[in-house]
Amino acid sequence: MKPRLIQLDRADPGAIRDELLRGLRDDPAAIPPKYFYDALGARLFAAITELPEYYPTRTEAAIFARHADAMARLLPAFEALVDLGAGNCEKAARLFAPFGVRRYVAVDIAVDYLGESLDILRRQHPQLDMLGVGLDFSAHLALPAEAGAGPRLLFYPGSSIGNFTPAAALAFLRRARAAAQGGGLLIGVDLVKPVAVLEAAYADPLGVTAAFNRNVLAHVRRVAGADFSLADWGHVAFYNAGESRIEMHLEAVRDVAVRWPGGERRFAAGERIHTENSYKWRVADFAALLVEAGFRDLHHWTDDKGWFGVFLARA
Ligand code: AVJ
Repeated sequence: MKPRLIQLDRADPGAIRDELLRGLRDDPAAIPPKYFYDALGARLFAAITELPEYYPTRTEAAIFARHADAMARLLPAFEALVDLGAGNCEKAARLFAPFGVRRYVAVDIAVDYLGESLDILRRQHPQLDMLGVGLDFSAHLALPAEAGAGPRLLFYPGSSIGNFTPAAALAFLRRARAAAQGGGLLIGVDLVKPVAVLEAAYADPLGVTAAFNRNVLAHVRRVAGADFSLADWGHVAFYNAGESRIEMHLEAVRDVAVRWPGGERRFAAGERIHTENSYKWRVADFAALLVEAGFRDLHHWTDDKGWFGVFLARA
């Protein structure tokens, strides 16, 4: 039997083009980070997670490997594990056994790739009840009735929450609390650490993150028809301590004109397009944010260096 798949909101091409062109006309220009993840971008991100400088993925994995059993003892009762941004479902799959998961709901923007991931998962976990949901959960978190009426454990690993400003993160957590239906949240959050460590993770000497950043322009070229030339743009990544975030930008290496159907924008050499914020939290501040969002019974685990945090909270 094939896992069930439900696509809830497939964004229409016109809306995508409008959002992108609005961002390109903005001052400063910006491209939302969700556009990093076309087919090549997803592979480049996977390569980033293998870089020695990119500590978050392996640090988080080590925290789960070490503390999954302790987490399992503290979990609120839940009927479904809901994986937000499931991708290849690999991180959640490692929790199926320790957490005794019986129903798995994998959520990602598009179900296409999710279907392949679930087909593979099905062979390894034949008795698991699974559902794939295509949903842009950054905008809203209304899961379909098929996800079940009982309490849910929402799983949001990888510090994906770092793309949200603190205000947007609070709004997201409030929606997550409602969607948990009395269950809980298990979330991975990247923490404040020495600037040199942070900056190396986003400006690796191999240039994989630079390629990942520049590739967003190829994606925008395809979906919005803007005639970006990738060689015109340089990768810029730095830690903004005042905002507690890594910022990524693309910087024009010369004066460039970008044209699209019905418009254009000129960028002077040195002008930037803001492509990503990756917020870094302090444990106490993130715990306070969870409480403000209505969560309680907080627990958290970190690695020995305190570089990454995993938080568990009751909805
Ligand atoms: C997927 C948002 C967690 O912010 O570290 C990695 C994305 N950007 N390198 C992060 C990313 C550049 C990543 N998140």
